[in-house]
Amino acid sequence: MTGHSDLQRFIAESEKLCEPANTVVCDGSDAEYERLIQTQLDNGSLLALNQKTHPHCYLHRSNPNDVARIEKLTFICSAKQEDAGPTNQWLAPDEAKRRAREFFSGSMRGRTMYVVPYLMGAAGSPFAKAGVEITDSPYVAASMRIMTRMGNVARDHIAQHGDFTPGLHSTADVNPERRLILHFPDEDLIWSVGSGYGGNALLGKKCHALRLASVHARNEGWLAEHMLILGLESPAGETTYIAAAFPSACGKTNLAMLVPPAEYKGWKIWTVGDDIAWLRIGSDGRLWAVNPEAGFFGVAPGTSERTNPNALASIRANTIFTNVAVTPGGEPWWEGLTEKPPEKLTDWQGRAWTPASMDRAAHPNSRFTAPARQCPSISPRWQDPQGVPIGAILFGGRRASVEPLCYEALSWNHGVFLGATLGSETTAAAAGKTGILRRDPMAMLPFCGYNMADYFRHWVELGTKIPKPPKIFRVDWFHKDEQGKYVWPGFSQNIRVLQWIVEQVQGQRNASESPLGLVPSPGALNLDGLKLSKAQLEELFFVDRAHWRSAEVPMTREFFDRFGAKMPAELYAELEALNKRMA
Ligand code: GTP
Ligand code: SPV
Ligand code: MN
Repeated sequence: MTGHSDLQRFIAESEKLCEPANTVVCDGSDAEYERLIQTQLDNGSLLALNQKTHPHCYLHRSNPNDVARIEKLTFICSAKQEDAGPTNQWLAPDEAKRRAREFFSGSMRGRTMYVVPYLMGAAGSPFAKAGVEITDSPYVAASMRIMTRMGNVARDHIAQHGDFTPGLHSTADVNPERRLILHFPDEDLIWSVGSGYGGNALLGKKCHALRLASVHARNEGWLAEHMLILGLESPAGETTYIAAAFPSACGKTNLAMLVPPAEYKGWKIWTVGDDIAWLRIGSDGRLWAVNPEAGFFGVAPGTSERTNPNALASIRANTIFTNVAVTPGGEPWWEGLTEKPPEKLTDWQGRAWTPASMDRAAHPNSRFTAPARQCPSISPRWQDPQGVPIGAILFGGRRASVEPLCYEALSWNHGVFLGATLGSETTAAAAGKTGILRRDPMAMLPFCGYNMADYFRHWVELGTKIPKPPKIFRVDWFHKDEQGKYVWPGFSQNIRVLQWIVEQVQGQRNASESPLGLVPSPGALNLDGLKLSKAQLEELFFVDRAHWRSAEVPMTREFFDRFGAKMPAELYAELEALNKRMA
């Protein structure tokens, strides 16, 4: 949609369909944020946490049937099913609207309709894109104020530049039977009904900045990716920027905020983004990345002073927690925050909890919503309108075996292959069984707005257009031994792998050939001060050739075959080459 009159029409049509009691156009001011919070405190949908220890922090408990993204109710509604591809759910646009209209119809009766203009990208950045989310949820409006540049800044942008992506959202009756998350790439439109949770409801995030943006990106020659962005500064003061794609709940926020261990004196990680990257070829021939978001919607469980002190510092104030537990003193708590749980808690559903309780106190997908500017490691360039130049792209999954700790692609197309073949065990970030191995190409399986074979082709073609491409790597922090314990210490120790990667980018040839790609030469990975046995190190880099030939290669071929004739020949060629190297 373009300009003021389209916006007025979008508001009028939404009012007619949803029949709200009144309409509020959000300006993004502090006073308005306070009002949004107060409304929820008054109706009990937000609880104030301890305002001494956690000023301006609140807890939201979502409906227990609405605690994660719901992939089976998420659809790409392109005119042709082929354009959605075999990995997306598809509905014809008319049919999708017919079904959803019924759920939207009168859904805002007695409620306020909030019109939320927002920007993805910093104001003034040539890459910023505007959206307008219409929602009946003050939780969503308040969360959008944290996660995006919301209000007048976006309205001004629309007045100046015209285009915006409309999104209509209603929590309606939060009924899974009457829930749909719909994307209309041909008219650049989002409809989401029946859920108030995260990626289902904060439409700027996964719906706009990934699913619809990925379609724009293909048409315009850039990339919209599920990637963190960080800068690694060496003791010499040189900073190398890295973008990394890991599936949901597989370590992006943690890596983006890494605090170097004591042995890494003089090293520093700068956080640019923790979930989404928009990447473009710059005039200097390198790939440049911006973080389109303004906040973090991070996984709470596992976050602690030991694992991610920067996240803890970021969520001390002005944070909305969702589905965490609360201590008797009104402080938020989740599994992993402290070594021992407190003697008494209120769990994520508001029930009394003790360590003897069978259930977890916080939901496994409980989250915090916090402003990015509060992160101690936030990069001075995080809002740079041009972004930062990317030296390396990482693809990583959660696999207990098979994948080495780290290796480098032999070429751009081999790197695309490493992204396209990413496999990972499912997590609590999406509804459904966890721990199931599935293909999650580029960590974009749930977020690519078009046929993934065309997406792979776009990646291959982009490689021919980047004069100075980043190097591509695969990593896996999640090896488990026979007892089910993680072999690699992970978290802050992941900097050891980043150091090797940066050295590779800088042209040091500290790598040896393996059938999978380039692995660190003996001694190239800095392991000083780590308690890692020789056997453990060997396990981390062991390649079971017979298993690759008999299981991984055929599994990959089967996956590629699902895309039929659209699948780029370049990726089949990489698969054949891999098979040969495994001989
Ligand atoms: P989304 O926000 O869903 O996209 O997730 P994310 O990719 O940002 O994942 P996040 O960093 O929040 O980590 C998810 C879970 O993995 C948390 O419970 C972390 O504590 C855990 N985790 C992160 N990094 C590591 C690691 O290096 N090793 C191990 N063992 N666990 C990790
Ligand atoms: C993810 O699932 O990758 C998230 C959380 O970052 S959500 O916003 O719900 O998509
Ligand atoms: Mn994510």
